[in-house]
Amino acid sequence: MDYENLMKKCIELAGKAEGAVSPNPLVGCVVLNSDEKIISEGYHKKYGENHAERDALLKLSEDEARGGTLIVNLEPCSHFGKTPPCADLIIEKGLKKVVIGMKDPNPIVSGRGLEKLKNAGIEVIEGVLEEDCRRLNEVFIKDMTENKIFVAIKTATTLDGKIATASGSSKWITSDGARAEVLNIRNRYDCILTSSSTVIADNPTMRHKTKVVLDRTLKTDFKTANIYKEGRIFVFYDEKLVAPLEHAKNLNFIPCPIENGRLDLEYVFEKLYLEEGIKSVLIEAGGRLNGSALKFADKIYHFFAPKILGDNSGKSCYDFRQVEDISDAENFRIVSAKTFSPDIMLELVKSDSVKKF
Ligand code: AOF
Ligand code: ZN
Repeated sequence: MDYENLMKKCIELAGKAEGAVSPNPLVGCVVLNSDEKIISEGYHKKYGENHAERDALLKLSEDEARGGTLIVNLEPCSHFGKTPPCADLIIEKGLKKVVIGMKDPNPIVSGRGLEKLKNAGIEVIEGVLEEDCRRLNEVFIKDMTENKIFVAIKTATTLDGKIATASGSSKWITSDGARAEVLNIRNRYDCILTSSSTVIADNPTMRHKTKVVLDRTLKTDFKTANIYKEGRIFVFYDEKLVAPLEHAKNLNFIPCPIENGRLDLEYVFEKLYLEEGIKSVLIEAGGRLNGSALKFADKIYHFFAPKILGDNSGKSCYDFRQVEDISDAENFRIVSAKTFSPDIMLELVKSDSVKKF
């Protein structure tokens, strides 16, 4: 049986709920009957709602799945959460085989779901397309195993790594297709984060339900800048200053300690994760913020436009003290390259970003 193809289908189904299940994982499920024909599909659609397995199994009549196989990208759960354990339902429905992509990194489940299934005499096949399944839930894995926010950077540059000309003109480096993909990427993250310099230079709207602006000196215009017009917004500023008393209800001002003359990014990330329950952040800013965020970055989306600006006066996408030796360079691994003609996008990860747990 081609479980890899069926697992691909699970990943595809799971992906339909991008942006709707956080802090839960993305999970998709396919059910085969005893003749190995697909009889049902399902996925976890929304935080708090049915898990993927329940979604797929409840579409079937009482005995339809008996003797069949269930394929799912994440180990079925064993705990009573918002819904009863998926492992129990699988046993009750009489499946004889379960194929999974990866173990659940959630310590209250991890391994226990599989144990339940095996104890009930169900054959379990593990690790099908494991790398892809881990990549799909990289935010959830980091949340569960490291208790930290997942940090991604998105940047768009010319072939020579410039985000703007020397005079600062930066809009529309990439094409419409690339910009449409940025909307898909944003949807995967709990919030987007930018800097006061970007707000002032480009006045972007950055459509998203949660936005974070780093504005150390409170220099952006909180009444007129496009970014503040919609969404829930967190503005981090130097704790020694006084935030404006009157401001729109969607703005939350958070005093922040300073490190080396800049807002302390580690503090910003911890605050968002621990106090606001934000599990992932997409940074869309200029070279200075990208430069300081690089050491926290789990992932980079780098769009290249086939343009060259030349000389040394254009703005670099990572503005930080240059490393002396190539062996000290920040090192990433390319996991995919996609074309958004005429541009391309590389997706890169820190080499250890989905390490074993
Ligand atoms: C599955 N299938 O589709 C999902 C699973 O808050 P709850 O009750 O929804 O439980 C969330 C936990 O359940 C989550 O942390 C993860 O361990 C597991 N998610 N498991 O078998 C699913 N979404
Ligand atoms: Zn479950």
